[in-house]
Amino acid sequence: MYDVNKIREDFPILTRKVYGKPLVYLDNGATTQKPHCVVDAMVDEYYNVNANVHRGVHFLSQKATDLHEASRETVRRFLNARSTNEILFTRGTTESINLLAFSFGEAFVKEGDELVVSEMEHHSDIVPWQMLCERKGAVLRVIPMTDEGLLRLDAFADLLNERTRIVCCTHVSNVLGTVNPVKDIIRLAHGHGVPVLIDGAQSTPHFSVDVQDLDCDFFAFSGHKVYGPTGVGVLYGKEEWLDRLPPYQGGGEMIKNVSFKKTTYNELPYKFEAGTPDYIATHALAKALDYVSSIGMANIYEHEQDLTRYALARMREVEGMRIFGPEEQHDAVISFLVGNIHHLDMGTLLDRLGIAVRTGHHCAEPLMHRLGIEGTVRASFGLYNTREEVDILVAGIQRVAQMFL
Ligand code: 7TS
Repeated sequence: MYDVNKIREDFPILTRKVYGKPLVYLDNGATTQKPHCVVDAMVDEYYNVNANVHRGVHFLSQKATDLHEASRETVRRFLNARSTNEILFTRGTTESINLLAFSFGEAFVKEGDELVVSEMEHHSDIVPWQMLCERKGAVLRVIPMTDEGLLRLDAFADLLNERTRIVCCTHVSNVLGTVNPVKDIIRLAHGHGVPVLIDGAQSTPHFSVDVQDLDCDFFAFSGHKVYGPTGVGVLYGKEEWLDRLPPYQGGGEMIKNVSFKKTTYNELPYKFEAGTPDYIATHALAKALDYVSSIGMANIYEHEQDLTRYALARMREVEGMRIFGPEEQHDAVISFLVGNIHHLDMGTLLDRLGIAVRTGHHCAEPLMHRLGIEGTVRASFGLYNTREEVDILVAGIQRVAQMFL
């Protein structure tokens, strides 16, 4: 049985108060809170193991290297990748996508080529591709969505042609909660020989991902959104693609031999990991992935779906409530507006009640343009949220709404 109260005991921050009120943390889409085991792993490694990885013959360096490489294996298992050569450590989703946009762009994109993103992407899956387009004279194409917030696969199929080089799409929208049909998108793109990057920043915390089953070519996620530390993330890439891409950054670790005449590059995955990695964070990320896996991603999904369904129903009781995103295929993210109340006013007043939500454009300005709004209020759930917290949120929204009557 899913014992949410027991799970909450693993997260010390959840017992704190803000403005004298119990914290109701509903900003998990931005970042998640950390369980004991993650923070303990960091403290323990700094106190007892700390040494630079991959370069020492001494005991501590070998220990730290073992932990770092074991973490790569944990990530491989979490994503069900074929090999640890396919798991690159980065600083997060943003760096993963910048790495890919640079390296892929250098190898495969030239003037007049086309890149495809969706209308509901986070800025970090738009801007690196726009920068690539500027560098190379390529063209960015956009998969449109319906008013409900579902990607239009018919329009997507029409976008694909012999100039298309890559398709980049978020697994779950950080604003609408839409779970995109990425398997269909990948199948259609592969029909044209086009590789696909999936932005998994908002899917990895909520349900299990199998990159082999998806058959995506690249997959990015951030540690801090899946109960791990900040400063670490992952880019998965199929080995046959990564082998053909040039390095992103130069420096230590990514080389085989350096001379002033010619430098040769290291093997996968090190070719893409210049400099000292955040080995404390990779180890703690592995602890976070072990933690969610021990609860079970399927159980987390079921719990959060229950919460989302409950929240959607309860929030609709509020007069003037407008909820964005589809009815079905809706993950644990709810964006809303009430009447004419500005999102910032709603967020600020909810905060005074101890309720942490996010407001604004959520780094998805093109999506805001499509919806014809400036921003929304967003409640996003994690594995430790409860129905009682949803009730507190709804009561809070009602209280704010009354102030504006
Ligand atoms: N992609 C998606 C879909 C995201 O939601 C985010 C962060 C990113 C990429 C970037 O991740 P980072 O860890 O590299 O910053 N999204 C949000 C959010 O919705 N609120 O704060 C950050």
